[in-house]
Amino acid sequence: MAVTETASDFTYSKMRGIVVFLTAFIKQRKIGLNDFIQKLVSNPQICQHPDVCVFLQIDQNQPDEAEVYSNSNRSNLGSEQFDLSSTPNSFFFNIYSVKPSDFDYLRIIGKGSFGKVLLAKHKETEKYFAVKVLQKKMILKKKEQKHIMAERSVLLKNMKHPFLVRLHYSFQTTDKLYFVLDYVNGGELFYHLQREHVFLEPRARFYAAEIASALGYLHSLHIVYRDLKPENILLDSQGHIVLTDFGLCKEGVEPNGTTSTFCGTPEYLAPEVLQKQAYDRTVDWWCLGSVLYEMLYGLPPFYSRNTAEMYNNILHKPLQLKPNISNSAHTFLEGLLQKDRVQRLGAKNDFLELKFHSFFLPINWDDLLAKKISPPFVPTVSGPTDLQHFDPEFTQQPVPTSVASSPEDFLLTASAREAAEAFLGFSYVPPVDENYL
Ligand code: ISQ
Repeated sequence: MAVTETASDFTYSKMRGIVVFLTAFIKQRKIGLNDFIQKLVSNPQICQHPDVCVFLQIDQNQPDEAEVYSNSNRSNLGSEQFDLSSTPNSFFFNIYSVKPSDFDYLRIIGKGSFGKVLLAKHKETEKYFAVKVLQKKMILKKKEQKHIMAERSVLLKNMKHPFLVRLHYSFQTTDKLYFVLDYVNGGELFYHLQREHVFLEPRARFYAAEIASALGYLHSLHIVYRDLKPENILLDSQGHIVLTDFGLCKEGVEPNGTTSTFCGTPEYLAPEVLQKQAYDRTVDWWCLGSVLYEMLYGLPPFYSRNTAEMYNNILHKPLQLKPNISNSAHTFLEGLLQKDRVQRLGAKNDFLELKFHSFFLPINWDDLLAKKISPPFVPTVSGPTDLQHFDPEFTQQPVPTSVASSPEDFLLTASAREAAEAFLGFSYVPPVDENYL
């Protein structure tokens, strides 16, 4: 049936187009305005100029920053969304009260191609955080700006889950981006696996259940984790799982010395990701299957020292499971490591299908979520500054002084200025009731 466009339809669709355009335009302007204000107020001299005070509606007789900081009437708006006309003055101070020099940077605890993860102590509250510091220039060089902004927006989706790392703040200087994250020091899950070669089934089940519950939660927010990697699965000091890193990756080096297109270890890549085909949330269930397989057998499924052969195995080799695991573990792995994502366990009802599989029969999911199940293993740590589970390759390196400061604007080259300006809207301070510092 042919459909003819009436005059009113035409006007309506045109109007919709204009509304969509204007909404996007206003959003962009808000982000720009936010960053402009950030720049203004981060410079104390400019901030005291009467015109600037009028613009920001700042009363020069305001209490100092420390007093405002503990003001319980603070606005609970995020830095991205505020209405100048209704925002209390203290709001502006709050945003800018988080800056690199608020922290003591104690040790490097991880490194990636764009920057570092540092153990840092907030000077005022003496709380410990993992601060991820990324170089803007490096990100732009690798054209990863979209991924980093995506990581930020993933972390910002008000995620609250016991087994996911939380973002407390993100802020920026002219040359760097900072993510202030939960700090955990029980070590990477695979650091412990390497020491013990394999885990018994109940222990593997406990970790798989905590990871599955975190992935199921992300899916409920329409987020696909996509590249679950061994180095992103940490243990906290009690022995619970913490999934980290929604973007930072270690450089993967191929046997021929070139840097891999994929970040970090490529073993867990689902066939559809390897083939650059369309993928959906079922890729996370493939990765979970790979993690569980490695916990039970000591090596990833389809493993070969030759990367090309391993890729070929992932795509074409049938899964072979040695018989030293239970029947339920067998069928669970077969379901998760199904090459065809449409046939994969979780393809229809996502996490629910895994939750009710016989492999997880011993798991009480309410208790798991409430952290009422005692972890099967408690890492030995003497306190927050015990770094024994981090790689000495990182922790023994000196902390660069540049993480606590930034070059002055007037010293920036044109390319550095471009890098500085490419991350408008990055900074984030949570609503007041979620403010942890
Ligand atoms: C939290 N604690 C320790 C290490 C980390 C690495 C990356 C992200 C968060 C972290």
